[in-house]
Amino acid sequence: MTSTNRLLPPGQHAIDGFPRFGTHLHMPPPDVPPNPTIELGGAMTPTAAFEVAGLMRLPRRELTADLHCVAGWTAPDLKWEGVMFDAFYEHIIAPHVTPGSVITHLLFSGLDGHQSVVQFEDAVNADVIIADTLNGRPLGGDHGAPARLVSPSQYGYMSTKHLARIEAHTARPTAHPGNATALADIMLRGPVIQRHPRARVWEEERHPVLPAWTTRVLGRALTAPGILLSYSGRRK
Ligand SMILES: Nc1nc2c(c(=O)[nH]1)N[C@H]1C(S)=C(S)[C@@H](COP(=O)(O)O)O[C@H]1N2
Ligand SMILES: [Mo]
Repeated sequence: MTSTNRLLPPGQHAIDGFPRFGTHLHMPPPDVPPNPTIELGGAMTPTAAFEVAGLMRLPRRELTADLHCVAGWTAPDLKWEGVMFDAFYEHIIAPHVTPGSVITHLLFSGLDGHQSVVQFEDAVNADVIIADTLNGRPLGGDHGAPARLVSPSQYGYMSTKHLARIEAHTARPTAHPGNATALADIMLRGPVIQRHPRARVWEEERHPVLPAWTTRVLGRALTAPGILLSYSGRRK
């Protein structure tokens, strides 16, 4: 286990290293187009596109944070760099929002089809970043190239990798159900287990209805070290 001695959110255990994880582990990371853009949509006029390279021209910050997967593992001390989401919202999204709309939710979509719906106040929390580097290097395919959301106070499924589109909404939108064949999908989207809409780690908001311990137990079973190792082994 890790040498870091710290207080973790309830039900989490620290792991060494940082596995690629998510609902599409059976697929290789998505290809990144030559000049990647993030489409902007929802309550915006007109629909716009933001070049990912433009992240270099906005105010940049570094953020060191742990990443907590709802399945129970925590990858400690990840060093991200990019643009804080509140600054991105102010500079890039807000100018396009239809006048008079009160934005309550943001819908983030990845190149692989993963989606997360984040309440406005959670998205503009002071620790939420759109990252394009990890530990001093450009983000690779495993962890979200060309850029990803990182919301460390929420379970990992909110931190959409390979950002391709961000929508601003005036009511909670329905996330696309996605591809339901991976193990993680059984856990996150199966008939019994669903995602909590806020997913705050310190409140242990793992599931909208079931008590947190049930998802803990199931999450641990599905992400036992052998399973994670076999996935990362296959990826190398
Ligand atoms: N595009 C995309 N983003 C995603 C996922 C995914 O499958 N696709 N998985 C989520 C889950 S469940 C977790 S725990 C984190 C894991 O981040 P990592 O793969 O960089 O470890 O990414 C999240 N973001
Ligand atoms: Mo996760």
